Amino acid sequence: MLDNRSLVPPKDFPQLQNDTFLRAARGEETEHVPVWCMRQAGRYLPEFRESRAGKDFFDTCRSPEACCELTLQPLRRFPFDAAIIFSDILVIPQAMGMDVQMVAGKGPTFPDPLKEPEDLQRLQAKVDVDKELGYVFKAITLTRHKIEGKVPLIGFTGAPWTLMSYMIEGGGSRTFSKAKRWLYRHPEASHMLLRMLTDVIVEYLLGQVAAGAQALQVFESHAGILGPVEFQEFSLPYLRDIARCVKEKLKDAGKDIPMIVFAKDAHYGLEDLSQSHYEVVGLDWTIDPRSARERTGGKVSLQGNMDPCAFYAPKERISDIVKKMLEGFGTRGYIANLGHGLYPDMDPESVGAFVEAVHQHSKQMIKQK
Ligand code: 1CP
Repeated sequence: MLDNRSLVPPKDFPQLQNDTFLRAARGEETEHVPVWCMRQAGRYLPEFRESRAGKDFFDTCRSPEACCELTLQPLRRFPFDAAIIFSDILVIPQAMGMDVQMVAGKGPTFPDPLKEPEDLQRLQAKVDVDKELGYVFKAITLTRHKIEGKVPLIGFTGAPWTLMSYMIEGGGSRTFSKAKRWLYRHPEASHMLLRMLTDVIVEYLLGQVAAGAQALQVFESHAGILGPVEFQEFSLPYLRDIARCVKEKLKDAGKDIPMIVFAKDAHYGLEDLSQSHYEVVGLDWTIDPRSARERTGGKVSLQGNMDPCAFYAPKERISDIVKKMLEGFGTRGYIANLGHGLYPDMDPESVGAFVEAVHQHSKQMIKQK
């Protein structure tokens, strides 16, 4: 357990110069709409591919210096308004004792996934996050120094259902039918696993804040594989618990850290997600901005949601798409982003065009208000 003392971050971090992202997350007025991209540190950047070449993915995750460098790379090219720490959601199953390897051409792979409820006994239920995930905290602290206060640093985690689905499936999948089988056949064991994950996630996020994270994003990337009924039972309660517990502890320590929930393809959950203690709801590209605003009733800020494939369009078209997106969301309580991560074959110049279009159009719209 972290005590309140360890929630006070080191005080000698450089002063934050651009807090646009944090203000937008809280629904405050800004001079422009802030923008960042999911997977902004990634293989679409030649310098990323060069840094990662020949190195094991999780070895890279365990090197604070490498994570810091990869986090900073996109900031050297583009005037993003936030950075996200380079790491992966699958460091949590590793911390709980599971073997996870990154297999070239296949993605993350668990050689020995959970098969039946008895397998839960193999997991470390109580994780000493400082011991098992201290390398992430070190990466965050180092990056907070090296970023020189240019923009805020976002910490993140996978949500319980998304992590559970990898732990049972053993990797990526089109149907996630092995993981969903548990929900229907072993609901009690499923809840036990989701609860275990929730407890570790809360401690992990608090550790990230103690290390210097200035905002937190929870990735429920596999929400869309659930139907509305299963989402209500196996995802939403845990998402809520995470925000509630983290906020309670941070409040005791006098800290106010905006939290973002990104539940991909969870259309049916939008109203509930906007009342789940998160300041920001992230949206995938299949939701219309105006209807998202209506359905969330001004209760939260919104983040998203350009189709990443719009980066394949010519630059002028990207600018038009951005303009329409800004008109749909409005400029207040809005953080521009993609509806999911960048793909490795995308042209960095398109990313530059996207960031520039968000800044330019939004400045104009705000001036004309
Ligand atoms: O060698 C490589 O570069 C492999 C590609 C890669 C990268 C760049 C993986 C493997 N992870 C990452 C970094 C990463 N992962 C970040 C870093 C910061 C940034 O965004 O710039 C983040 C936030 C993640 C989170 C993550 N990992 C998610 C949630 C977001 C999402 O995409 O929905 C998920 C689902 C993962 C699992 C994962 N890790 C890597 C891959 C290829 C996958 C997806 C596997 C699959 O489901 O098929």
